[in-house]
Amino acid sequence: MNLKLFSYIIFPAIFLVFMISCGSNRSGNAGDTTSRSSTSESGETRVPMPAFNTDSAYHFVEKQVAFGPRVPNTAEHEACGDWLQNSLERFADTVYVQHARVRAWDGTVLNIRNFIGSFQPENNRRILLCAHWDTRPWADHDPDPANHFSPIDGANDGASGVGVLLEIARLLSKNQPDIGIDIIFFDAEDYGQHDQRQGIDRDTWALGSQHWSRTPHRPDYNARFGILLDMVGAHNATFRHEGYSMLYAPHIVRKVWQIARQEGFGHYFINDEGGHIMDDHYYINTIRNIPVINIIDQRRDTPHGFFPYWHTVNDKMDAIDPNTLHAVGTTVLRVIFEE
Ligand code: AHN
Ligand code: ZN
Repeated sequence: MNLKLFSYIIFPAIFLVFMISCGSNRSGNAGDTTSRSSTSESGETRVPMPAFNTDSAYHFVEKQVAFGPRVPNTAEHEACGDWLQNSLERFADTVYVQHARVRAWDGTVLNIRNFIGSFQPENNRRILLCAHWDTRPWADHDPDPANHFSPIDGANDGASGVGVLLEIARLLSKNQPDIGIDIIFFDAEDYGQHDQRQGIDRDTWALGSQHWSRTPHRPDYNARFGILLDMVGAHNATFRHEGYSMLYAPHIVRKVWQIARQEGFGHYFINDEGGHIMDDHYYINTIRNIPVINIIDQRRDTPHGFFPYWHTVNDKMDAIDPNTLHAVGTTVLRVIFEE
């Protein structure tokens, strides 16, 4: 072959084609089919949105439940926390582990850890995604009073939100939107006052997020908005407009519910008023002033307003429906890839 022709035309042409193909898929996306590209209001094409892998999310839920109840100050809690930290370290660009000792309503001092996985930590346009990873020490809503002091598996109440977010973290390790994401797993959300105890102190819940809100992993931390996932894996889940979300972040509620509806998940994401739930998002809204919504399963047909096995020993793997994880995961992914 003519050497000049090769070095001046053919080789540069091959090189150019190679560079273009790499640039269009900057992290190689192997294994996950990209289902579509989202388009912004101005018409420019964005980074392709990966498909939420529901089997993978389900596996992340199973894995947490297999440790046993994740009650602060127990070996199971410690082991699951180590696994969560390892998992985030595999997926995220930077991982922060926030250790604290907090006092529970009954005087117990809890050794807790909040885990923060950051993607594009240098980007100052950010979205916060969070869930609690601990489980309740007492099944105080169990129909059998003999279980009222037994810890729960928390497959739905705890593991479901973390499972969905770990799957999102796994996808972000391959392909990211042009915005920074922080995934936070809060500890000690579910150590709130036992139901048999007289008088209610609202601030006994969400101890990990109260701590983070007062002392975030970066002192100047801010985000455009946040989404909390709580109990996002049950059969027949219904996500209604939660009260504090509507008070502090109504625009985010509308955005998320509209995207869910467009994706065909209108039977889960109902345009209907829910109650005000004291949860991790309350403290981020009131202490840090970041608008955070709560995607939480609220029911009209149970006495407590949550899914039927809430705070019972039956909150185990059988309570999980992969279709619910799929609806929530796909919706949240689209929200972050469209921002
Ligand atoms: C109260 O019952 C006050 N808050 C419920 C928050 C929660 C518990 N989410 C999951 N478990
Ligand atoms: Zn709970």
